[in-house]
Amino acid sequence: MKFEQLDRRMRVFETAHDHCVLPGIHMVARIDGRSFSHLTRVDQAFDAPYDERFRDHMVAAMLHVMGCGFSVVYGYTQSDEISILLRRDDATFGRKLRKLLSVLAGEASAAFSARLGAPAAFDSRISQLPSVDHVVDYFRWRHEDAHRNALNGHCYWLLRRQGLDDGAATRQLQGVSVAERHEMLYRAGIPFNDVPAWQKRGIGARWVESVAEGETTPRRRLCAEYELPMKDAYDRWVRDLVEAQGASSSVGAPSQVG
Ligand SMILES: Nc1nc2c(ncn2[C@@H]2O[C@H](COP(=O)(O)OP(=O)(O)O)[C@@H](O)[C@H]2O)c(=O)[nH]1
Ligand SMILES: [Mg+2]
Repeated sequence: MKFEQLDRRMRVFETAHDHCVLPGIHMVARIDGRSFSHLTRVDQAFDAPYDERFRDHMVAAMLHVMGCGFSVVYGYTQSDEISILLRRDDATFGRKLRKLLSVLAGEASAAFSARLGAPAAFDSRISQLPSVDHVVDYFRWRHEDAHRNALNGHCYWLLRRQGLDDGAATRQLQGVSVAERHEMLYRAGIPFNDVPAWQKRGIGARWVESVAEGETTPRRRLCAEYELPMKDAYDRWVRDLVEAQGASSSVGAPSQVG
Protein backbone atom coordinates (compact mmCIF):
# COMPACT_ATOMS: atom_id res chain seq x y z
CA MET A 1 0.00 0.00 0.00
CA LYS A 2 1.33 3.46 -0.90
CA PHE A 3 2.13 5.77 2.03
CA GLU A 4 -0.59 8.29 0.99
CA GLN A 5 -3.20 5.52 0.99
CA LEU A 6 -2.02 4.19 4.34
CA ASP A 7 -2.00 7.72 5.78
CA ARG A 8 -5.62 8.34 4.67
CA ARG A 9 -6.72 4.93 5.91
CA MET A 10 -5.19 5.31 9.38
CA ARG A 11 -5.82 9.06 9.93
CA VAL A 12 -9.55 8.50 10.10
CA PHE A 13 -9.15 6.38 13.26
CA GLU A 14 -7.54 9.37 14.99
CA THR A 15 -9.97 12.01 13.86
CA ALA A 16 -13.38 10.38 13.37
CA HIS A 17 -14.55 11.35 16.86
CA ASP A 18 -12.89 14.78 17.01
CA HIS A 19 -15.10 17.25 18.82
CA CYS A 20 -14.94 21.02 18.31
CA VAL A 21 -16.36 23.56 20.77
CA LEU A 22 -19.17 25.55 19.17
CA PRO A 23 -18.52 29.20 18.22
CA GLY A 24 -19.69 31.68 20.85
CA ILE A 25 -19.36 29.23 23.74
CA HIS A 26 -17.06 30.34 26.59
CA MET A 27 -14.30 27.83 27.35
CA VAL A 28 -12.72 27.45 30.77
CA ALA A 29 -9.98 24.85 31.11
CA ARG A 30 -9.18 23.44 34.53
CA ILE A 31 -5.70 21.99 34.71
CA ASP A 32 -5.12 19.88 37.83
CA GLY A 33 -1.96 18.33 39.26
CA ARG A 34 -1.91 14.53 38.98
CA SER A 35 -1.41 12.75 42.33
CA PHE A 36 -0.20 15.99 43.90
CA SER A 37 -1.20 14.71 47.36
CA HIS A 38 1.63 12.22 46.94
CA LEU A 39 3.95 14.67 45.22
CA THR A 40 3.58 17.32 47.94
CA ARG A 41 3.78 14.94 50.89
CA VAL A 42 6.10 12.14 49.83
CA ASP A 43 8.17 12.96 46.73
CA GLN A 44 8.87 16.58 47.73
CA ALA A 45 8.89 18.00 51.22
CA PHE A 46 6.53 20.96 50.85
CA ASP A 47 5.23 22.71 53.95
CA ALA A 48 1.60 21.93 54.74
CA PRO A 49 -1.05 23.11 54.38
CA TYR A 50 0.61 25.87 52.30
CA ASP A 51 4.06 26.35 50.92
CA GLU A 52 5.10 29.53 49.12
CA ARG A 53 7.52 27.59 46.89
CA PHE A 54 4.66 25.37 45.72
CA ARG A 55 2.47 28.46 45.20
CA ASP A 56 5.21 30.12 43.14
CA HIS A 57 5.57 27.03 40.92
CA MET A 58 1.79 27.03 40.34
CA VAL A 59 1.76 30.75 39.52
CA ALA A 60 4.69 30.28 37.13
CA ALA A 61 2.88 27.40 35.39
CA MET A 62 -0.31 29.51 35.14
CA LEU A 63 1.53 32.49 33.63
CA HIS A 64 3.32 30.17 31.21
CA VAL A 65 0.02 28.67 30.01
CA MET A 66 -1.49 32.16 29.67
CA GLY A 67 1.43 33.30 27.54
CA CYS A 68 1.98 30.25 25.33
CA GLY A 69 -0.13 31.26 22.35
CA PHE A 70 -3.78 31.01 23.41
CA SER A 71 -5.92 34.13 23.83
CA VAL A 72 -6.53 34.12 27.56
CA VAL A 73 -8.82 36.53 29.41
CA TYR A 74 -8.28 35.35 32.97
CA GLY A 75 -6.24 32.78 34.87
CA TYR A 76 -6.89 31.56 38.39
CA THR A 77 -4.99 29.16 40.62
CA GLN A 78 -5.64 27.60 44.01
CA SER A 79 -4.27 24.41 45.55
CA ASP A 80 -2.91 22.27 42.66
CA GLU A 81 -5.32 23.55 40.00
CA ILE A 82 -5.26 26.28 37.35
CA SER A 83 -8.35 27.60 35.58
CA ILE A 84 -7.92 29.36 32.25
CA LEU A 85 -10.69 31.37 30.59
CA LEU A 86 -10.07 31.57 26.86
CA ARG A 87 -11.34 34.49 24.83
CA ARG A 88 -14.79 33.70 23.55
CA ASP A 89 -13.55 33.96 19.95
CA ASP A 90 -10.34 32.02 20.51
CA ALA A 91 -9.96 29.77 17.46
CA THR A 92 -6.70 28.03 18.37
CA PHE A 93 -6.61 24.52 16.83
CA GLY A 94 -10.03 25.21 15.30
CA ARG A 95 -11.44 24.84 18.87
CA LYS A 96 -10.69 21.12 18.65
CA LEU A 97 -11.00 19.68 22.18
CA ARG A 98 -8.41 16.95 21.66
CA LYS A 99 -5.73 19.52 20.86
CA LEU A 100 -6.75 22.08 23.49
CA LEU A 101 -6.87 19.53 26.32
CA SER A 102 -3.58 17.85 25.51
CA VAL A 103 -1.62 21.04 24.77
CA LEU A 104 -2.86 22.86 27.89
CA ALA A 105 -2.00 19.91 30.14
CA GLY A 106 1.35 19.49 28.38
CA GLU A 107 2.34 23.15 28.67
CA ALA A 108 1.42 23.26 32.38
CA SER A 109 3.27 20.00 33.08
CA ALA A 110 6.39 21.21 31.25
CA ALA A 111 6.47 24.58 33.02
CA PHE A 112 5.83 23.14 36.49
CA SER A 113 8.35 20.30 36.06
CA ALA A 114 11.04 22.71 34.84
CA ARG A 115 10.58 24.81 37.99
CA LEU A 116 10.40 21.80 40.29
CA GLY A 117 13.38 20.02 38.76
CA ALA A 118 11.43 16.74 38.70
CA PRO A 119 8.65 15.31 36.53
CA ALA A 120 5.10 16.38 37.45
CA ALA A 121 1.95 15.93 35.36
CA PHE A 122 -1.36 17.74 35.03
CA ASP A 123 -4.65 16.64 33.52
CA SER A 124 -7.09 19.06 31.95
CA ARG A 125 -10.80 19.36 31.27
CA ILE A 126 -12.84 22.07 29.62
CA SER A 127 -16.17 23.49 30.80
CA GLN A 128 -18.19 24.76 27.85
CA LEU A 129 -20.21 27.61 29.29
CA PRO A 130 -23.12 29.19 27.42
CA SER A 131 -23.28 32.60 29.14
CA VAL A 132 -21.29 35.20 31.09
CA ASP A 133 -23.34 34.28 34.20
CA HIS A 134 -22.03 30.71 33.91
CA VAL A 135 -18.44 31.99 33.67
CA VAL A 136 -18.95 34.15 36.78
CA ASP A 137 -20.46 31.15 38.63
CA TYR A 138 -17.58 28.93 37.52
CA PHE A 139 -14.97 31.25 39.05
CA ARG A 140 -17.07 31.85 42.18
CA TRP A 141 -17.23 28.06 42.56
CA ARG A 142 -13.42 27.64 42.45
CA HIS A 143 -12.99 30.72 44.70
CA GLU A 144 -15.30 29.23 47.35
CA ASP A 145 -13.54 25.89 47.00
CA ALA A 146 -10.26 27.70 47.82
CA HIS A 147 -11.90 29.12 50.95
CA ARG A 148 -13.12 25.70 52.11
CA ASN A 149 -9.73 24.12 51.34
CA ALA A 150 -7.99 26.79 53.43
CA LEU A 151 -10.26 26.32 56.45
CA ASN A 152 -10.13 22.52 56.27
CA GLY A 153 -6.39 22.42 55.54
CA HIS A 154 -5.48 24.67 58.47
CA CYS A 155 -7.68 22.65 60.86
CA TYR A 156 -6.41 19.30 59.60
CA TRP A 157 -2.72 20.27 59.86
CA LEU A 158 -3.27 21.84 63.28
CA LEU A 159 -4.47 18.45 64.52
CA ARG A 160 -1.59 16.69 62.75
CA ARG A 161 0.90 19.00 64.45
CA GLN A 162 -0.80 18.17 67.76
CA GLY A 163 0.14 14.53 67.16
CA LEU A 164 -2.96 12.99 65.53
CA ASP A 165 -2.42 10.69 62.56
CA ASP A 166 -4.24 11.11 59.24
CA GLY A 167 -7.22 8.93 60.20
CA ALA A 168 -7.64 10.45 63.67
CA ALA A 169 -7.42 14.04 62.38
CA THR A 170 -9.97 13.31 59.63
CA ARG A 171 -12.35 11.65 62.11
CA GLN A 172 -12.01 14.49 64.61
CA LEU A 173 -13.08 17.01 61.97
CA GLN A 174 -16.16 15.05 60.91
CA GLY A 175 -19.35 16.94 61.76
CA VAL A 176 -17.44 20.02 63.01
CA SER A 177 -19.23 23.17 61.84
CA VAL A 178 -17.60 26.10 60.08
CA ALA A 179 -18.01 28.27 63.20
CA GLU A 180 -16.39 25.58 65.35
CA ARG A 181 -13.47 25.29 62.90
CA HIS A 182 -12.91 29.06 63.12
CA GLU A 183 -13.05 28.80 66.92
CA MET A 184 -10.60 25.91 66.95
CA LEU A 185 -8.07 27.86 64.86
CA TYR A 186 -8.59 31.01 66.92
CA ARG A 187 -7.87 29.15 70.16
CA ALA A 188 -4.67 27.75 68.60
CA GLY A 189 -3.47 31.24 67.69
CA ILE A 190 -4.29 31.01 63.97
CA PRO A 191 -7.23 33.43 63.57
CA PHE A 192 -8.64 32.70 60.12
CA ASN A 193 -8.86 36.44 59.49
CA ASP A 194 -5.06 36.60 59.57
CA VAL A 195 -4.56 33.74 57.10
CA PRO A 196 -3.11 35.31 53.91
CA ALA A 197 -5.64 36.18 51.20
CA TRP A 198 -3.85 34.06 48.56
CA GLN A 199 -4.54 30.95 50.65
CA LYS A 200 -8.22 31.74 51.27
CA ARG A 201 -9.11 33.16 47.85
CA GLY A 202 -6.52 31.84 45.40
CA ILE A 203 -4.52 33.95 42.94
CA GLY A 204 -5.78 35.53 39.73
CA ALA A 205 -3.87 36.71 36.65
CA ARG A 206 -4.77 38.93 33.72
CA TRP A 207 -3.20 40.98 31.00
CA VAL A 208 -2.58 44.65 31.76
CA GLU A 209 -1.20 47.31 29.50
CA SER A 210 1.56 49.40 31.04
CA VAL A 211 4.69 51.34 30.20
CA ALA A 212 7.77 49.83 31.82
CA GLU A 213 10.60 51.93 33.23
CA GLY A 214 12.91 53.05 30.42
CA GLU A 215 10.31 52.30 27.70
CA THR A 216 7.95 54.65 25.90
CA THR A 217 5.30 52.39 24.37
CA PRO A 218 2.82 50.46 26.50
CA ARG A 219 3.05 46.69 26.37
CA ARG A 220 0.69 43.97 27.47
CA ARG A 221 2.04 42.16 30.47
CA LEU A 222 0.74 39.36 32.63
CA CYS A 223 -0.02 40.50 36.13
CA ALA A 224 -0.77 38.19 39.07
CA GLU A 225 -3.22 39.35 41.76
CA TYR A 226 -2.59 37.99 45.26
CA GLU A 227 -5.36 39.97 47.01
CA LEU A 228 -8.47 39.08 45.07
CA PRO A 229 -11.78 40.67 46.04
CA MET A 230 -14.35 38.55 47.88
CA LYS A 231 -17.91 37.36 47.26
CA ASP A 232 -20.03 39.74 45.15
CA ALA A 233 -17.04 42.01 44.52
CA TYR A 234 -15.21 39.01 43.05
CA ASP A 235 -18.20 38.23 40.81
CA ARG A 236 -18.05 41.81 39.51
CA TRP A 237 -14.28 41.59 38.98
CA VAL A 238 -14.70 38.43 36.87
CA ARG A 239 -17.72 39.84 35.00
CA ASP A 240 -15.79 43.02 34.13
CA LEU A 241 -12.92 40.98 32.71
CA VAL A 242 -15.24 38.77 30.65
CA GLU A 243 -17.22 41.72 29.34
CA ALA A 244 -14.10 43.79 28.57
CA GLN A 245 -13.01 41.22 25.97
CA GLY A 246 -15.72 42.58 23.67
CA ALA A 247 -14.01 45.96 23.75
CA SER A 248 -10.50 44.62 23.18
CA SER A 249 -9.16 43.15 19.99
CA SER A 250 -5.82 42.13 21.39
CA VAL A 251 -5.38 38.45 20.63
CA GLY A 252 -2.40 36.20 20.22
CA ALA A 253 1.17 36.05 21.32
CA PRO A 254 2.09 37.86 24.51
CA SER A 255 4.69 40.58 24.61
CA GLN A 256 6.24 39.65 27.92
CA VAL A 257 5.53 37.78 31.09
CA GLY A 258 6.19 39.91 34.13
N1 LIG B 1 2.09 20.41 51.20
C1 LIG B 1 1.35 21.12 50.36
N2 LIG B 1 0.38 20.47 49.65
C2 LIG B 1 -0.37 21.20 48.80
C3 LIG B 1 -0.21 22.60 48.62
N3 LIG B 1 -1.12 23.03 47.71
C4 LIG B 1 -1.84 21.93 47.33
N4 LIG B 1 -1.39 20.83 47.99
C5 LIG B 1 -1.91 19.46 47.92
O1 LIG B 1 -2.32 19.13 46.62
C6 LIG B 1 -3.38 18.18 46.69
C7 LIG B 1 -4.46 18.59 45.70
O2 LIG B 1 -5.63 17.85 45.83
P1 LIG B 1 -6.18 16.84 44.72
O3 LIG B 1 -6.02 17.43 43.34
O4 LIG B 1 -7.56 16.44 45.13
O5 LIG B 1 -5.21 15.59 44.93
P2 LIG B 1 -4.48 14.67 43.85
O6 LIG B 1 -5.56 13.90 43.14
O7 LIG B 1 -3.57 13.80 44.66
O8 LIG B 1 -3.72 15.59 42.93
C8 LIG B 1 -3.88 18.17 48.13
O9 LIG B 1 -3.46 16.99 48.76
C9 LIG B 1 -3.18 19.35 48.77
O10 LIG B 1 -2.89 19.12 50.07
C10 LIG B 1 0.82 23.25 49.39
O11 LIG B 1 1.03 24.48 49.31
N5 LIG B 1 1.54 22.46 50.24
MG1 LIG C 1 -4.68 17.12 41.81
